Amino acid sequence: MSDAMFLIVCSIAFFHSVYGGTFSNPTCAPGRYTITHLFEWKWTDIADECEKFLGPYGYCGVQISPPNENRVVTSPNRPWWERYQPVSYKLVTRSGTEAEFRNMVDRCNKVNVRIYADVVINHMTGGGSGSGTGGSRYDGGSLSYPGVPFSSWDFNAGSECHSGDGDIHNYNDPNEVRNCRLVSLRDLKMSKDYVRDKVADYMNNLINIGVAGFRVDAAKHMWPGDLRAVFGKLHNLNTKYFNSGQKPFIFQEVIDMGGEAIKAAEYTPIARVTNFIYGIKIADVFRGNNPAKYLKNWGSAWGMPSPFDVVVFIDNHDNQRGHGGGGGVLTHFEHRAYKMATAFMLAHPYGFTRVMSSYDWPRNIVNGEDKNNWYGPPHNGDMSIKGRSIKADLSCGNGWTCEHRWRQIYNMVAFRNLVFGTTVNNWWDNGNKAIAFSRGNRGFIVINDDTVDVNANLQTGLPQGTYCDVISGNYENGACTGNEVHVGGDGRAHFHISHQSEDPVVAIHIGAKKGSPKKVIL
Ligand code: LAG
Ligand code: CA
Repeated sequence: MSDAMFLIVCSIAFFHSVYGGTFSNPTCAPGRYTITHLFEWKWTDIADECEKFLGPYGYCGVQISPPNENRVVTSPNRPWWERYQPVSYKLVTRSGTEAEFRNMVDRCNKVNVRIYADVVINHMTGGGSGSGTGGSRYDGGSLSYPGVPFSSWDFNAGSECHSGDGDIHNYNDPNEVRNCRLVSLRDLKMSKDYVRDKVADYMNNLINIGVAGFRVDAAKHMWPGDLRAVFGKLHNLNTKYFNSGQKPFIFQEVIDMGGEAIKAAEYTPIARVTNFIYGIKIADVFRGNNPAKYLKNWGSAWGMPSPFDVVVFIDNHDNQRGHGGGGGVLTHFEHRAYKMATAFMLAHPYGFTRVMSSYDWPRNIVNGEDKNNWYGPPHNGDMSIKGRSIKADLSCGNGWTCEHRWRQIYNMVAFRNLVFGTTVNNWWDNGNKAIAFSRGNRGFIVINDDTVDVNANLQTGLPQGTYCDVISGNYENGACTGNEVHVGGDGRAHFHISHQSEDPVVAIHIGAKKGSPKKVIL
């Protein structure tokens, strides 16, 4: 073997050891490392958001709600979950038309913000018949979906599913979980070439329009081999926006909390998986039940998969309202702990990070269950989705929570961009619930989740200078709008963080150092 050949073989081997599956490599524009889930947003709002906010503030991309035609549910009235009942692969939904979808993808890509589509390919609707958001008919009783078309031949039935009533009950039986119906949703027979082709055609249509990858809904309910076969049919990304030969980034929704027969590890050789244990463990820490000092070895040592095999998040659209394995996680409703947890997530190198962006709804918790957890997005009288409004402090109105626009969060997205590639150094803790660490010599964070103040002189690892604390303010026109931190020639700085502060966190980085140009990407 020639030296050059040997080098190529080595770098391919290295690439595979770093990124588990062929589709595990995020397709962000250079310097960007975090996506946000703009749950139930309109395509026109997302296009505007890419240009005005996500591009300039350093986000990599957006996970969008499912873009394909779905069942129209009117009882309850237009719940968010109707979008998880596909009727066809036409691109017409409450979020907008196909033309609006195409316009969004183009405008976002032009400002270096990627679109990741949530694809619902395990199933079609539940029972009942009617019309979808694009006018296509469906009949879940006779298994007729002429908009694709799919007919009864294309669904798993008695020969594949042995649960009796056709629904999934036993999560210890992989066959039942994958071949029976998830909450009565008509289960596609992904072992069939015809079904694989229709699903791949849908995903390829999205790729050709310019999407950068996919969140695969209910991946645990499909056989890894079937997913591999479908993904094997996918085109490379559109060269209008991406380098030639680039594969889509795929993250599979596999809820593996450790107690069931199906393991996330069955899926990581194919593409990434969503790491659900992450948010549970983090909630435990930032509610003070497990002292933050233990985060010192956060990552695979906590029994979680390789950082290169996962997408991580504090909460998602399901578990923030008690769906999808749900409950127990921190959400925007617990804003103080939520901001702390998110700051930790974005400061720490483990995993590819996703920031949830929600809308508000009136919770009505009865016996631990939220009776209003079906509420759809803010809407107008005709049930069309209401646009988000933007306030002077950049936060949202009209019922949209927009966590991705909270200063304590968007500034940590920039922090993550600026420290990428460095390791955790200069770890400090107070022996209990206050911690600090640097990312190489580029960023430093202190988090006080304790019931006493932090009053300490700490080694930041950073070059001498005055830095803006990006939690209490911004670096604007050469000045800090919040607190300043003075790092001495020895790399040390003094931190005082009251345990009663609304934001008991201080974060500094080289992109917000006074006298240097402001940066949100390296
Ligand atoms: C998911 N991941 O695997 C989504 O993240 C989750 O939000 C989806 O369920 C689920 N898979 C199926 O795509 C959501 C709601 C369900 C809802 C379902 C279909 O969490 O509650 O079920 O979407 O709309 C609803 C009713 C059920 C009924 C079913 C069929 O809640 O009672 O059986 O519709 O009619
Ligand atoms: Ca299935």
